[in-house]
Amino acid sequence: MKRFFFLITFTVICLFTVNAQQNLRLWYDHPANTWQECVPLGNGRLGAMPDGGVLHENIVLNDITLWSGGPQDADKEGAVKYLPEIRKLLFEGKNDEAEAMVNKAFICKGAGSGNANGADVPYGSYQVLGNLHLDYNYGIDTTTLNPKNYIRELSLDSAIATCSYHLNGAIYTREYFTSFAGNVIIIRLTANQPGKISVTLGLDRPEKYQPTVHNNELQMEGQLNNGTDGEGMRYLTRVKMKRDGGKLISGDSTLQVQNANSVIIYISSSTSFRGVPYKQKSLSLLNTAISKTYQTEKAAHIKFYQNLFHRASISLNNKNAEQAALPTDERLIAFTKDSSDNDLPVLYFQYGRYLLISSTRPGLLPPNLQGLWANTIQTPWNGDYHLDINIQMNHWPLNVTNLPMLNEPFYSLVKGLVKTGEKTAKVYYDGDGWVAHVITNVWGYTSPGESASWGATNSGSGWLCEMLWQHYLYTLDDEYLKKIYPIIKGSAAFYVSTLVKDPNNGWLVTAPSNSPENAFRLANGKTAHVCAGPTIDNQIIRELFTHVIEASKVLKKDDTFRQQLLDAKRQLPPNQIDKNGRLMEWLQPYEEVEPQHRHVSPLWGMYPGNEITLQGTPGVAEAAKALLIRRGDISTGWSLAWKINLWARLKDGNHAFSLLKDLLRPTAQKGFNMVNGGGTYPNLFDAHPPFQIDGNFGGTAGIAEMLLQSHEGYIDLLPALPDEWAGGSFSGLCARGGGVLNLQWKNHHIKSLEITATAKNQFKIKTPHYVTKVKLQYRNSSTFLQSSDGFITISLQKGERAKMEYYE
Ligand code: FUC
Repeated sequence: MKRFFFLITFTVICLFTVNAQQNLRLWYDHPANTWQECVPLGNGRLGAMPDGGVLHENIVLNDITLWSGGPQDADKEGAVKYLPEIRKLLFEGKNDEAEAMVNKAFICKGAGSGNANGADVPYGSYQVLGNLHLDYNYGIDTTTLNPKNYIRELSLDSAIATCSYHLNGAIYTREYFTSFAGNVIIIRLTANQPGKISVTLGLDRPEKYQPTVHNNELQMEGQLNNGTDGEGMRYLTRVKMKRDGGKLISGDSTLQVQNANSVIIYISSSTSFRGVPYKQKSLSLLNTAISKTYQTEKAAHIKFYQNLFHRASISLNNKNAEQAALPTDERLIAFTKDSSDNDLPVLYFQYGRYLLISSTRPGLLPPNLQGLWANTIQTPWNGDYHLDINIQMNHWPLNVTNLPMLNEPFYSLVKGLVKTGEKTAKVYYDGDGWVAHVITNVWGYTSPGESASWGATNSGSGWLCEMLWQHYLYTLDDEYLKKIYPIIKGSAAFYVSTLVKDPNNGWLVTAPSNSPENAFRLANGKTAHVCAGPTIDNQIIRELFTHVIEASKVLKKDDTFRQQLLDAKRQLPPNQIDKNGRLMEWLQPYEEVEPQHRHVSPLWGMYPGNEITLQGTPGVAEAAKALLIRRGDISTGWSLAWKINLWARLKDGNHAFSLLKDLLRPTAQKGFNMVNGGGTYPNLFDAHPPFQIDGNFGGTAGIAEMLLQSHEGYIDLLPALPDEWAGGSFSGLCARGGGVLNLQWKNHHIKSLEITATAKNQFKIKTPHYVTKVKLQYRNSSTFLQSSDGFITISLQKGERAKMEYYE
């Protein structure tokens, strides 16, 4: 009987696992017609997006380091001379005149980002690596080509894409992955009948490439423009094949295989970024991969990936099996009418984690505006790192969804800005420490942008440092704290040395700055962007000072500097509420030019910041809510995602879910017309539009924020659960303080919780009102806990685990 029970349980678990894995896939019943229909593959360095064409296939290739441009000095010498006059004009309310002066004397030197078209100026652009073309030959008249049972798929569980179809009596199958283990791209072409694989391979890109064939190896080489003498980054891409049967014909710039039983294609590529010996590197990676069996390489890839991916999962009950079974593009459309397909938010959540794992790897770069996927030479906004929301949002899911090891590239990028940022701080503000404004690239750019309307914001570096600190809060890793301390201290040193007293109110403010990227009306009827002490700056700087003060205490250093920060912090402007009861965006009650502006900057203090909470600051939270309502819901992709997180912080699960539905709105229905505002492409990429990956990451973080919050010194479980998600479970979501949580709930009520400590700590957990007692299993004993003041508290050693059952 026992055995029988075990068998049943085992079968149920297996079925559940298989089911969960089957659901974690994107799939389509036709080849991709547009790039935004192709599924993305990436190993944190190389990316590939195959379109799955039956006759002609195009695979867009990427390398996250492939940038035009180069290091430059864009600081405008002498800018600091104008600072007193700019500030005077601002304090006199002559913001339009101040803005004109900033445009003249206080922006960057040179072309800056080239108006977001920087491919051929020193700023540079992230660029597509190239296209691998595969022309298939089936030995039949192609005008009557009629493939059946076509399926194109991406498994999020294994990070492998496949494509298969029946044609002319044979079944063809392709398998693609960007190997995490081998650091090359691998494609296998097979058929269920011998001799059926005939294909011609070619490589190109829109410019700066030379294809050749040497020793049966197809190569593409080139050098990008650095915007000065043309001698920019170099790259080399190599394609080689392993064949079973058939024959290989090498052309001048193509490789052709005829009548093989199967073919494995290896694509190895490298750039000269950071002085890498790219020719040797691409060769050794290629040779190593080819020397292994396909199965060995594939198994190592899956193992590497799953070690990260399997660290967190969620499951939501009340599934809509019929809708969930639809091809992903049709499923998105169906969701707009019936949002009971709870597996779609689950898929979207895991897709964000998949994209994060796939677009960054320790030792390299963080995900850029498009992760690592780009299909043009001039990527929108240069595919760079924007510091006024975008790079930060890219990392919002990192800690809470249990991918802390992916923080390193972000940390390194920020660290890499310190040196150039110190010079920028001196040239513009005669300030201590370091500063970065609104944009940066892989070349360490820290100067203001080329236009005052957006480029004068100077709290970008403060926000980056806040992200570094948040990672510490999740891990409590003192070694990491020691590493980030000089960086965050340097940022605080910049602000404390450059804040200036606003004579209108006596507060210490940033000046000049912007509230990204909104404009306001002045009494003289003119509009301006440049201001002193926008709300977002005050909030960021307040939290930064608080955290540097805390860090200096943990590390027991810098008493004098700490005191300086404490003094300055007291003089920062508090959050202001206007006569309409709304949180103010600027210190003056300006009318916004665009009340529905996509940036919700003054709400920074509510999310990702923590100073505005319903419980801690109810009045300001109400005013924040009023502003959020005025901004409205519909906006660009990342703006929708930000608002999911904000409504989650306001503990309004239904509103957060409504925004999630907006975010999931199909923007191109099978290549049809685009609708206004952000949403989701058929391959589930976020549409700003155009494609911008931040919305994916912000959406994933938002779903996590609906299920778990930990920013008020305690763990709040299911803080913003929408009606649709009445039952479910999650595992591996993380709380600040080093808690990894597994939770189950039914009918909106928590049933059980498991917490594992990754750091020694005392965990304070909010107990819902419907719970009478909690049974705690821990250290081999079980006890009943009474909640005191609505909380239970439990102390755990590092690595210890406790289980709790909730009774009503
Ligand atoms: C900021 C935003 C834009 C866009 C760009 C990449 O400038 O205001 O909406 O996301 O970054």
